Amino acid sequence: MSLDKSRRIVFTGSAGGIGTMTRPLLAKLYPGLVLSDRVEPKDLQANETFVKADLTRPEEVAAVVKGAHSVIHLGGHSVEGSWDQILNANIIGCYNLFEAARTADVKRVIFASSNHAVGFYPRKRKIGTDVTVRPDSRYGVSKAFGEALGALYADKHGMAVTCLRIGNVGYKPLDVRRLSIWVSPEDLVQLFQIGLEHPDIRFEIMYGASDNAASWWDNSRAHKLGYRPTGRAEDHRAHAEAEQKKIGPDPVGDVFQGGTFTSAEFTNDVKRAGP
Ligand code: 15L
Repeated sequence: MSLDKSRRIVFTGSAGGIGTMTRPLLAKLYPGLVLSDRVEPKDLQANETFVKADLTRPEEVAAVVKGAHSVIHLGGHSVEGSWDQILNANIIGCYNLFEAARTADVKRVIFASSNHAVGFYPRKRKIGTDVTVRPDSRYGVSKAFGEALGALYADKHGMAVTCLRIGNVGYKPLDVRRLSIWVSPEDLVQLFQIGLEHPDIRFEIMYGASDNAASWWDNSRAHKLGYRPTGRAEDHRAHAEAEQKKIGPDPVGDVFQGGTFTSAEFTNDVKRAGP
């Protein structure tokens, strides 16, 4: 049965970078969209509904999720942080979200995972979504946790969960690494739509990437579910290469998919890192 688009769809983290780029596109598709975050988006429109919620407060999460059909969960800490920050926003916050969703009988959750859940795979290896996670940071570990939590709620409670290992969302790839992992806001919204509407979803992991010739990822499952990306990183290669020239070499980060997330705090021998 297809989704009644006026049903309540809660969008956590909607005031953040990805939220800001995708909100207007989602609003056109889903009139029942309810934006949520710790702070109100600066450019909130008169026709948009916003409910403030802090993910670390279960009662606030329960209040925003109540009556929702689906949740797009982008909320949390979006880069590497201290253990305290990651624990609160991405581990406890993610648990609070899934538990509130279960209690409210939410049917579908889209979880914003990240390429950093598998950041220690080398760039020279193409990976699918069935590989063992190799997080490159505490942040990456929290994304692997979110994927595992999603699998638990799918298997144990029948929630339809889609985890998107998002690359880098933007209007163009920012550097040479991003030529492999870039995703346009339009293509990401297409993946949200699949997660919200495809009848076969039980538990899925897909890569949040556009049609990138230099991709390190096999995203065939997304394609099977109807994903037809329109963004092509190669169209922006000159820009990405020019930007790359401004960045110095990174002997660790240049080897692995996760880039600077792998080299930060790195104390290993590069030959011993990754699978
Ligand atoms: C991410 O997961 C981050 O949220 C984003 O800020 C970028 O750093 C991106 O990964 C990336 O790998 O470029």
